[in-house]
Amino acid sequence: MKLKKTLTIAGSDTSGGAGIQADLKTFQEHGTYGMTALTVVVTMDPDNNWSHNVYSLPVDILKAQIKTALSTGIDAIKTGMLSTEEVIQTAGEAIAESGLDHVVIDPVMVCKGEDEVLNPGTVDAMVTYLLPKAEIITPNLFEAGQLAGMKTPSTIEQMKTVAEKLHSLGPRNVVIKGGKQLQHDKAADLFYDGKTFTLLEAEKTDTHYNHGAGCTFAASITANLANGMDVKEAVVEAKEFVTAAIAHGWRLNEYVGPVMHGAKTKFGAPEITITEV
Ligand code: PXL
Repeated sequence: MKLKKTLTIAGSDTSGGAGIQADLKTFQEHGTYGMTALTVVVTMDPDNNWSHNVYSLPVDILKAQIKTALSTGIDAIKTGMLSTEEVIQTAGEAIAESGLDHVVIDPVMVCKGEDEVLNPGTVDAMVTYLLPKAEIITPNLFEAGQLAGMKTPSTIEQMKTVAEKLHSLGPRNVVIKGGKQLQHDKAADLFYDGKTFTLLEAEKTDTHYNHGAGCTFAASITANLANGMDVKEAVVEAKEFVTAAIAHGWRLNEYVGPVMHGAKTKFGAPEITITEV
């Protein structure tokens, strides 16, 4: 049996819920063969309230990893945490050279609970090197506002305006994750393909145990594209996958609760409502 190959260019979340760990677990659940190119290693300090430390890998090591993976004939690629402008440029150029269509850009800017943008120049670098190559980008509300150069949206109407601006920057599709900040009674994400706005809604789960949800959502889309789904189908399945993962989020320790990446496979798909808005 020949598996589709998915590559993540992202950071290692030592705690296992987000980053390449989330991506690999999600790729596995979707029946694709996952590969990795590591950008950074993130550790958490148990003696200092689980505060994050980010250790960047040298760019030549990143380039060697990407070369290794791409030489095997990758079907879809995803980017996650990219620490510097140089790293973003490296990823963008490698993606361009690969000629791949299935490119999912998750423009990770901060980890949950951390409030500093990794490095301000990275926003401009993402706009220059990554957005034009993307089949889809998957920002949260904050990242969407930063990339668009607009205020962080907090309503569906504002998300539509920001999505239009983001689409004009080159990605063929945009999905903005509503998350907890959105003023809405459902857990809602907005998908825009340049023509139609589609709202994906699920019941909200009242939980703090959602670490890794964003990575898991983008990795699901990546695997679905590799497996031949069209973009909208890929996003809808990813919404089911991550909604189940959040509903079964669990407590790792007093600081963090990761999503359960395998929850949809184990417990089935939750109900998602799909509406043109
Ligand atoms: O959830 C964002 C994220 C992405 N990638 C890595 C992370 C985190 C947050 O902890 O550690 C590697």
